[in-house]
Amino acid sequence: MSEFPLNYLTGYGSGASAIAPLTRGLIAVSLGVIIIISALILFAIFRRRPIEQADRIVQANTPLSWIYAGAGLTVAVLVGLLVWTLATMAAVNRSNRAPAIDLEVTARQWWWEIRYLDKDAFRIFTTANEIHIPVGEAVRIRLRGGDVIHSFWAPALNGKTDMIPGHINVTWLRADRPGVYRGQCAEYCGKQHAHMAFTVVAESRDSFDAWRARQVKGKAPLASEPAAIADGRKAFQSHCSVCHTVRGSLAGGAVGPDLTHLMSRAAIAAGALPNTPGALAGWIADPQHIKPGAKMPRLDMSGAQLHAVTTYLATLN
Ligand code: HEC
Ligand SMILES: [Cu+2]
Repeated sequence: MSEFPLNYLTGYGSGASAIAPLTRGLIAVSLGVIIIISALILFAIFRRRPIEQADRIVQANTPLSWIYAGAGLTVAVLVGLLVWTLATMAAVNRSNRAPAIDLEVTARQWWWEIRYLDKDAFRIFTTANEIHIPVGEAVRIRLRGGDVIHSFWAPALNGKTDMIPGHINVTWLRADRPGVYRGQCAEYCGKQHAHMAFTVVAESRDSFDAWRARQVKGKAPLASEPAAIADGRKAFQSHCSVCHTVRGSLAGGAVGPDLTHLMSRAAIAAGALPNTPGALAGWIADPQHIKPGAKMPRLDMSGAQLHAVTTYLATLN
């Protein structure tokens, strides 16, 4: 689904462009250390001499120069890596640009609530699990923890930042090329931590603006609503609206994801399933089967009600 699945060896923007070379450098140094140490151990094993001779060597007070050289080299390499790491941290934290977009992302067990902030209150909207950004522009994200500690990580774009209840951390995203970048919660947060993914869709300014203009809109009441959709809307109203919002309808719950534009998203349940009619029906019929422990209960609905609800959801585009 994503073109850049959790790729942390190559950076495609913001902090990751600085972090990726450091990651590769640390891996190279670690491999070098393993190779040198292994070679020295093998050398020592195969150069074993008879005991009496070894005794004599110790007594002969071997020069300490090998030890000085080894310790000196190690210290030099470690200091070099420290300087490199500090420089990278400074580069990651430097945000000398005004943000083109301000977001607020709240992590919840086990999905992501995404709010697009705006000076104009009518342009603020909420969505879930799929972040859209214009390519090449700096996006500032206020990170909030909704229940327990989570961590926001889109490795091809930036390093991890913790999301702590009662405290706001800030991170930045900038994608240098268009694509779908995968993100993942990087702090163990309970049973479905592994099923807590998100995507960052980096697209041209024009398609981003078009996407945003659609998302801002609520669901306009249909002029003439077919009976099947009306049934579904009513079933949704009675079974789902305590937890879910569909802007422009009576449903205003805030426990689960905003479903106003559900059909615009490629995945559901924080990346656990693709957003296809079959997967969607399966999720609504038994979310606990797909994400055991998820905060959406299995609801007691007849087959006809389930069918009506999915018919209604299909209109949320
Ligand atoms: C008790 C609260 C609650 C009720 C009632 C509830 N849901 Fe949910 N729903 C949630 C939560 C929480 C999630 C997020 C689950 C996750 O991803 O871990 C969710 C996720 C979803 C998603 C996936 C959305 C996305 O973008 O990932 C859909 C679709 C959905 N619910 C539909 C429904 C429908 C339809 C009903 C009624 C038949 C319903 N829900 C009833 C809490 C609820
Ligand atoms: Cu989490």
